[in-house]
Formats: sequence, structure tokens, C-alpha cells
Amino acid sequence: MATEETLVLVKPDGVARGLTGAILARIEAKGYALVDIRLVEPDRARLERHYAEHEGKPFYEPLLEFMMSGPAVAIRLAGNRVIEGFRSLAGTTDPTTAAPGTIRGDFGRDWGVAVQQNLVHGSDSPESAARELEIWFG
Ligand code: DAT
Ligand code: MG
Repeated sequence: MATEETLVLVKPDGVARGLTGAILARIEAKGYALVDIRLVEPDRARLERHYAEHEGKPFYEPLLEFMMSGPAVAIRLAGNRVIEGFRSLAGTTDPTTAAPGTIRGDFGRDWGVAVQQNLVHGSDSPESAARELEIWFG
């Protein structure tokens, strides 16, 4: 057993489309523990910290604009190998080709939306999880 914590975000598209409950249901069905959860309206400064690794990339500005387009839900999630496990539940980054059975594959739209509208974020390593949990939960 390697119990660990990760940061999950239900992004503004997930909240706006009323999918928060469906996404939480999958997380809970897997057996992960909700340690903390809150509705957030992140400002630019917080998003710049969160997405620091992507600064300068072509999709950086549209990504920040999208993340400021409405409320999101931040979740501190705990479980056995939850960092890798949640990313497996989420599916690959581009929802157009994410596998069926994953959050992005089942709920991601394939028309008229950009890649950043992929419903969820999950930390990608123990180092990222520690850094991101500090940014969103202090
Ligand atoms: P992930 O969210 O799967 O960890 P990432 O960390 O590489 O993916 O990128 C962060 C977010 O940026 C991603 O959820 C959506 C957006 N993004 C990534 N690559 C993109 C691209 N080529 N075009 C548009 N948006 C992109
Ligand atoms: Mg990432």
C-alpha cells in the first residue's frame, strides 16, 4: 500500500455542464477518500503558479482564460497510488481521443471545443501533488 494524496480539479466546463456529481461518483466508486473539497474561482496569480510549467506554450493564455471562465471544484483526494490512479480514471489529455470508460473519454466533447476543455485536472507526480495541494489548499 502506498497511500498518497493528489489534487483534482473539476474544471469550469465540468462544473458548467453539471458533471461535478458524475465525476465525483466515479472517484468515490473507485474508493478514493475526499479529504477536502471546495468551490473556487481562481484568480490569474493562482493559475500562473499552477500552470507554471506551461508558461510560454501556445496554449498557455487560452488555458488561463478558460480556467477563469467560471467556478471550478478543487478536491484533495487520498488513496492507494491515487496520483497515477486518478490520471488513469481521467484519461489522456485530448478528450477527442481519450479512451471510453474514462472521464475525458466519456464526457469530453469532440466538437467546437479546444483541448483545454477536458473536464478535470490531476497532479502528475508526488512532487506536483505536493506543490499543487499547497497552491489550492494552503
Ligand atoms: P494534463 O491535464 O493531461 O496533465 P498537460 O499538463 O500537458 O495535460 O496540459 C495542461 C492542460 O493544458 C491540459 O489539461 C489541456 C491544456 N493543453 C495541453 N496541451 C494542449 C494543446 N496542445 N492544445 C491546447 N491545450 C492544451
Ligand atoms: Mg498536467
